[in-house]
Amino acid sequence: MIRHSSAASATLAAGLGLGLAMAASPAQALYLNYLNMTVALGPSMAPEPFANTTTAVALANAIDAPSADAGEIHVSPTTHVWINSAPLELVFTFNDDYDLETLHFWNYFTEQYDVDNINFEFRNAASSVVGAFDFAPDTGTSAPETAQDYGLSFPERVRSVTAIFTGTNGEVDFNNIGFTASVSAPVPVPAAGGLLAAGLVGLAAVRRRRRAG
Ligand SMILES: [Ca+2]
Ligand SMILES: [Ca+2]
Ligand SMILES: [Ca+2]
Repeated sequence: MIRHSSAASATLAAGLGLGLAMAASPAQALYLNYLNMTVALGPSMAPEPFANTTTAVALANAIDAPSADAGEIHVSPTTHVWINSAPLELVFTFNDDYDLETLHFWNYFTEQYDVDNINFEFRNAASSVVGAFDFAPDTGTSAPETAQDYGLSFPERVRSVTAIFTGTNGEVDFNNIGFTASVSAPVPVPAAGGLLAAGLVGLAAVRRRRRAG
Protein backbone atom coordinates (compact mmCIF):
# COMPACT_ATOMS: atom_id res chain seq x y z
CA MET A 1 0.00 0.00 0.00
CA ILE A 2 1.39 3.38 -1.05
CA ARG A 3 0.86 6.29 1.32
CA HIS A 4 1.69 9.96 0.77
CA SER A 5 4.39 10.96 3.19
CA SER A 6 3.62 14.12 5.12
CA ALA A 7 7.19 15.34 4.47
CA ALA A 8 6.61 15.12 0.73
CA SER A 9 3.33 17.04 1.07
CA ALA A 10 5.06 19.79 3.06
CA THR A 11 7.76 20.09 0.40
CA LEU A 12 5.11 20.31 -2.32
CA ALA A 13 3.25 23.04 -0.42
CA ALA A 14 6.46 25.00 0.09
CA GLY A 15 7.19 24.72 -3.62
CA LEU A 16 3.75 26.05 -4.54
CA GLY A 17 4.14 28.88 -2.03
CA LEU A 18 7.43 29.86 -3.62
CA GLY A 19 5.76 29.82 -7.02
CA LEU A 20 3.01 32.15 -5.81
CA ALA A 21 5.49 34.54 -4.23
CA MET A 22 7.51 34.72 -7.43
CA ALA A 23 4.49 35.18 -9.74
CA ALA A 24 4.38 38.56 -11.42
CA SER A 25 1.61 40.88 -10.22
CA PRO A 26 1.11 43.32 -13.12
CA ALA A 27 -0.94 46.47 -12.63
CA GLN A 28 -4.38 46.57 -14.19
CA ALA A 29 -6.69 49.49 -14.88
CA LEU A 30 -9.91 49.41 -12.87
CA TYR A 31 -12.77 51.77 -13.75
CA LEU A 32 -14.43 53.14 -10.63
CA ASN A 33 -18.19 53.76 -10.82
CA TYR A 34 -21.24 52.91 -8.69
CA LEU A 35 -19.74 49.48 -8.07
CA ASN A 36 -16.69 50.93 -6.28
CA MET A 37 -17.85 54.28 -4.88
CA THR A 38 -20.75 56.23 -3.46
CA VAL A 39 -21.63 59.87 -4.08
CA ALA A 40 -23.41 62.31 -1.77
CA LEU A 41 -24.26 65.99 -1.72
CA GLY A 42 -21.56 68.07 -0.07
CA PRO A 43 -22.26 69.91 3.21
CA SER A 44 -22.91 73.21 1.41
CA MET A 45 -25.95 71.84 -0.45
CA ALA A 46 -29.70 71.96 0.27
CA PRO A 47 -31.27 68.48 0.31
CA GLU A 48 -33.03 68.53 -3.10
CA PRO A 49 -31.16 70.97 -5.35
CA PHE A 50 -31.64 69.33 -8.75
CA ALA A 51 -33.76 70.93 -11.48
CA ASN A 52 -35.29 67.83 -13.02
CA THR A 53 -35.36 64.96 -10.53
CA THR A 54 -34.74 63.80 -6.97
CA THR A 55 -31.33 63.84 -5.36
CA ALA A 56 -31.30 60.03 -5.26
CA VAL A 57 -31.87 59.73 -9.03
CA ALA A 58 -29.48 62.56 -9.94
CA LEU A 59 -26.66 61.11 -7.84
CA ALA A 60 -27.19 57.64 -9.31
CA ASN A 61 -27.10 59.18 -12.81
CA ALA A 62 -23.70 60.76 -12.09
CA ILE A 63 -21.78 57.52 -11.55
CA ASP A 64 -23.61 55.00 -13.73
CA ALA A 65 -21.26 54.85 -16.73
CA PRO A 66 -20.35 51.16 -17.17
CA SER A 67 -16.85 51.92 -18.48
CA ALA A 68 -14.47 54.80 -19.10
CA ASP A 69 -15.14 54.75 -22.85
CA ALA A 70 -18.91 54.25 -22.72
CA GLY A 71 -21.16 56.63 -24.60
CA GLU A 72 -24.38 57.86 -22.99
CA ILE A 73 -27.31 59.62 -24.65
CA HIS A 74 -28.48 62.67 -22.72
CA VAL A 75 -32.02 61.87 -21.54
CA SER A 76 -33.79 63.88 -18.84
CA PRO A 77 -34.15 62.86 -16.08
CA THR A 78 -32.79 59.33 -16.42
CA THR A 79 -29.15 59.71 -17.44
CA HIS A 80 -27.70 63.02 -16.30
CA VAL A 81 -27.29 65.60 -13.55
CA TRP A 82 -28.78 69.09 -13.86
CA ILE A 83 -28.81 71.98 -11.41
CA ASN A 84 -29.60 75.61 -12.30
CA SER A 85 -28.40 77.19 -9.09
CA ALA A 86 -24.72 76.24 -9.17
CA PRO A 87 -22.34 75.64 -7.49
CA LEU A 88 -22.99 71.93 -6.99
CA GLU A 89 -20.84 70.23 -4.35
CA LEU A 90 -20.50 66.44 -4.49
CA VAL A 91 -18.41 64.09 -2.36
CA PHE A 92 -17.32 60.74 -3.81
CA THR A 93 -16.12 58.01 -1.43
CA PHE A 94 -14.37 54.87 -2.71
CA ASN A 95 -14.73 51.40 -1.20
CA ASP A 96 -10.93 51.23 -0.81
CA ASP A 97 -7.81 53.39 -1.17
CA TYR A 98 -6.96 53.73 -4.85
CA ASP A 99 -3.96 54.82 -6.92
CA LEU A 100 -5.91 57.11 -9.27
CA GLU A 101 -4.62 57.43 -12.84
CA THR A 102 -7.33 59.16 -14.84
CA LEU A 103 -10.37 61.38 -14.39
CA HIS A 104 -13.21 60.82 -16.87
CA PHE A 105 -15.85 63.53 -17.31
CA TRP A 106 -18.88 63.47 -19.60
CA ASN A 107 -19.78 67.18 -19.94
CA TYR A 108 -22.97 68.55 -21.51
CA PHE A 109 -22.70 69.56 -25.18
CA THR A 110 -23.67 73.23 -25.17
CA GLU A 111 -22.00 76.17 -23.51
CA GLN A 112 -25.37 77.27 -22.12
CA TYR A 113 -25.68 74.30 -19.75
CA ASP A 114 -22.25 72.70 -19.56
CA VAL A 115 -19.94 72.62 -16.54
CA ASP A 116 -17.31 75.34 -16.88
CA ASN A 117 -15.12 74.52 -13.89
CA ILE A 118 -14.68 71.77 -11.31
CA ASN A 119 -12.65 72.40 -8.18
CA PHE A 120 -11.30 69.06 -6.95
CA GLU A 121 -9.86 67.99 -3.62
CA PHE A 122 -8.54 64.44 -3.31
CA ARG A 123 -8.18 62.99 0.20
CA ASN A 124 -6.59 59.92 1.73
CA ALA A 125 -8.24 57.59 4.24
CA ALA A 126 -7.32 60.00 7.06
CA SER A 127 -9.14 62.83 5.20
CA SER A 128 -5.90 64.70 4.53
CA VAL A 129 -5.77 66.46 1.16
CA VAL A 130 -3.27 64.73 -1.16
CA GLY A 131 -4.07 66.79 -4.26
CA ALA A 132 -6.24 69.71 -5.39
CA PHE A 133 -6.75 71.56 -8.65
CA ASP A 134 -9.24 73.39 -10.85
CA PHE A 135 -10.31 71.57 -14.00
CA ALA A 136 -11.98 73.48 -16.85
CA PRO A 137 -13.62 70.72 -18.90
CA ASP A 138 -14.17 70.91 -22.63
CA THR A 139 -17.73 71.27 -23.90
CA GLY A 140 -19.09 67.75 -24.29
CA THR A 141 -19.79 65.67 -27.35
CA SER A 142 -23.38 64.88 -28.35
CA ALA A 143 -25.45 61.76 -29.10
CA PRO A 144 -23.84 60.07 -27.38
CA GLU A 145 -21.77 62.03 -24.91
CA THR A 146 -18.33 60.52 -24.39
CA ALA A 147 -15.75 61.20 -21.70
CA GLN A 148 -12.92 63.69 -21.68
CA ASP A 149 -9.95 62.03 -19.97
CA TYR A 150 -7.52 63.86 -17.69
CA GLY A 151 -4.40 62.30 -16.18
CA LEU A 152 -4.05 62.17 -12.39
CA SER A 153 -1.06 61.50 -10.14
CA PHE A 154 -0.95 61.76 -6.35
CA PRO A 155 1.69 60.89 -3.76
CA GLU A 156 -0.78 58.73 -1.83
CA ARG A 157 -3.74 56.53 -2.52
CA VAL A 158 -7.07 58.33 -2.56
CA ARG A 159 -10.18 57.43 -0.57
CA SER A 160 -12.52 60.37 -1.29
CA VAL A 161 -12.96 63.27 -3.69
CA THR A 162 -14.76 66.57 -3.15
CA ALA A 163 -15.86 68.25 -6.39
CA ILE A 164 -17.44 71.70 -6.71
CA PHE A 165 -19.03 72.18 -10.14
CA THR A 166 -19.69 75.69 -11.46
CA GLY A 167 -21.21 77.16 -14.61
CA THR A 168 -20.73 80.78 -15.54
CA ASN A 169 -24.54 81.24 -15.85
CA GLY A 170 -25.46 79.11 -12.84
CA GLU A 171 -26.26 76.08 -15.01
CA VAL A 172 -24.41 72.79 -14.40
CA ASP A 173 -25.31 69.75 -16.49
CA PHE A 174 -23.27 66.62 -17.12
CA ASN A 175 -23.79 62.92 -17.78
CA ASN A 176 -21.12 61.11 -15.76
CA ILE A 177 -17.96 61.34 -13.76
CA GLY A 178 -15.63 58.43 -13.08
CA PHE A 179 -12.04 57.50 -12.31
CA THR A 180 -9.58 54.86 -13.43
CA ALA A 181 -7.28 53.38 -10.78
CA SER A 182 -4.19 51.23 -11.14
CA VAL A 183 -4.60 48.01 -9.15
CA SER A 184 -2.56 44.83 -8.81
CA ALA A 185 -3.89 41.99 -10.91
CA PRO A 186 -5.25 38.96 -9.04
CA VAL A 187 -2.53 36.31 -8.64
CA PRO A 188 -3.34 33.57 -11.16
CA VAL A 189 -3.75 29.96 -9.99
CA PRO A 190 -0.36 28.38 -10.76
CA ALA A 191 -0.36 25.65 -13.42
CA ALA A 192 1.18 23.19 -10.94
CA GLY A 193 -1.84 23.61 -8.64
CA GLY A 194 -4.22 22.84 -11.51
CA LEU A 195 -2.23 19.75 -12.48
CA LEU A 196 -2.17 18.56 -8.85
CA ALA A 197 -5.96 18.94 -8.61
CA ALA A 198 -6.44 17.10 -11.92
CA GLY A 199 -4.19 14.29 -10.68
CA LEU A 200 -6.18 13.87 -7.44
CA VAL A 201 -9.47 13.78 -9.40
CA GLY A 202 -7.96 11.14 -11.71
CA LEU A 203 -6.81 9.05 -8.75
CA ALA A 204 -10.29 9.17 -7.20
CA ALA A 205 -11.81 8.05 -10.51
CA VAL A 206 -9.43 5.08 -10.70
CA ARG A 207 -10.35 4.07 -7.15
CA ARG A 208 -14.08 4.27 -7.93
CA ARG A 209 -13.62 2.09 -11.00
CA ARG A 210 -11.63 -0.48 -9.04
CA ARG A 211 -14.28 -0.55 -6.33
CA ALA A 212 -17.05 -0.96 -8.93
CA GLY A 213 -15.11 -3.75 -10.65
CA1 LIG B 1 -25.22 59.00 -16.34
CA1 LIG C 1 -21.45 76.86 -19.37
CA1 LIG D 1 -17.83 75.55 -20.93
